[in-house]
Amino acid sequence: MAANTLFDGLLGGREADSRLLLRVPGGHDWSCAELILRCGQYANLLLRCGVEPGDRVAVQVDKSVDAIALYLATVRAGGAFLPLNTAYPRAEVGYFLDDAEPAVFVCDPARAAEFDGIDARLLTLDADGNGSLADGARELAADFDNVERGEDDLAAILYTSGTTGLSKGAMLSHDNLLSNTLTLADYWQFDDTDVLLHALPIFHTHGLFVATNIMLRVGGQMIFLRRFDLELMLEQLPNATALMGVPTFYTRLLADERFDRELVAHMRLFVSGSAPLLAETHVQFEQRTGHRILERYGMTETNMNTSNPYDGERRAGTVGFPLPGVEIRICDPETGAVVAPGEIGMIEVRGPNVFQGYWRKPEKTAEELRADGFFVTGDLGRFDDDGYLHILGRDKDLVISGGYNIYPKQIETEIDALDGVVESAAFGVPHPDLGEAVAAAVVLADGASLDEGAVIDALRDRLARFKQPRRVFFVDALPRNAMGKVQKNVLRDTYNDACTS
Ligand code: MLC
Ligand code: AMP
Repeated sequence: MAANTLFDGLLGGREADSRLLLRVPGGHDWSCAELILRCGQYANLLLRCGVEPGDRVAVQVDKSVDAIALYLATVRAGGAFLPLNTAYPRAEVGYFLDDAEPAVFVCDPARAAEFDGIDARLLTLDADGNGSLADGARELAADFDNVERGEDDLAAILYTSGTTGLSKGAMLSHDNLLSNTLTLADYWQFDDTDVLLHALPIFHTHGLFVATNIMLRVGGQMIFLRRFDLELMLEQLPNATALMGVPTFYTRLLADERFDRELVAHMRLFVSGSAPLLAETHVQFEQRTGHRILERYGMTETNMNTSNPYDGERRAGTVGFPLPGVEIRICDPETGAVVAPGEIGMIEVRGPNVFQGYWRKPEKTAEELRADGFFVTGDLGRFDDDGYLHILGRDKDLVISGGYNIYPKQIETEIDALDGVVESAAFGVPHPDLGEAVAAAVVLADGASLDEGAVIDALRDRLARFKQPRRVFFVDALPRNAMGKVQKNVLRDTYNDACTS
């Protein structure tokens, strides 16, 4: 069989492995062999649809085991998997389809009509595995001779927003993904006795690559939940050994008194990432359960960069040490020169985990990937005397809400386009559940009569719900510094209580 770096590394030679891999509460449980069979059928279908090496397969579907089979099928068929958040309305998806020009687009059957007439071959898949993808694959052979793909070939494109407000496709190679999987599985000591409670979405790095790839690789089990549902979490935690989540998972669990020491006594590991975990959450979690959450730091472009130690001290408020094989340096954001030890600066990363560049955006790639291979993260941080990395802020205008990244520029562009609006500024404010939420300050033209509800309503079909401002404030003018730049920090301070009181 032809070599296919990522598939071989995750599931190679396991066609006869009858061990349980995915447990779906209330649904069908899947063995490893079953997953590979389904994946083979989907790979055969993708080839029939004309997918050629390097072609994009864009997917906007609910979380399901079939969606995982489709991811693996794309990789085996030589394509690049391109998952999209299910919250994106048609207008947002249109941008990704235009930019990525996928050969195939798979969406929910209930939304197929919205995509009539697109250039890609349209297939459907619902949360129960039904739709034209399954119909087309049912009669096809499950045997599949993998399309040959090497370490540097493209395996996935994940879109991540930029300061311009337009998303850029981060190109991830087979080895970007596999090398990080191997490193993390080892660093966090995962093996085939582990059972991971999987409640993250699978259209982002955290749920798809970190959580799923590790468990496929080690041959452990996943309890596969469609989403974070507190009751199901409390029901299933006793069956798991590990949990990976965004900070909101942990604050929601802690807010329920049934979440206690006894419920998680047998657990081995709790991992947090994608957004800052408050030191107080870390402390409260240890007091309640006796476990110290292991916080790590990553991004779409790089997968995981640093982690608190498995055996050593997991230090609250830090993201730990560079992972084996990953180099981190702290540089002056203006000059790019490495700063003195202990000083704050831009976090830059180099290693086999760092992506190949932005899809069809060589100038953006050149801005963020230095000639010596270091990627400029946009995060500000410093190493303490013991070598722990602290993230202290962002040099990019970014809001992280419940682990989702939101770039204010996109929201401002949409608000500015509304009749009666002169200009606007979107910014993050503290939110008790989501960490941060979006708020907006809007300057209206004389005589315009928009109110808060009207602005939010107008964004409904333009922006995913999680990007829509929770609060809109009307101001006479936006605060600006001497250079004319909008002072988001002033807005954040002024409206600090907008979502907490
Ligand atoms: C849902 N909503 C959100 C939201 N999620 N709003 C802002 N931010 C979010 N993250 C909206 C819903 O549309 C709904 O709107 C309302 O908030 C309440 O929804 P909910 O039912 O309470 O939300 P829920 O489905 O429980 O989702 C919350 C969540 C989820 C935090 C569990 O967002 C989640 O799983 N986040 C994980 C994101 C993630 O995987 N990030 C990793 C990125 S990778 P309304 O008006 O209809 O009520 C990455 C790299 C790395 O960053 O390092 O990992
Ligand atoms: P994304 O663009 O979705 O890949 O998000 C990556 C960004 O999330 C990083 O650049 C950081 O700003 C942030 N991030 C990820 N993990 C952490 C963490 N543990 N602490 C603070 N910020 C984090």
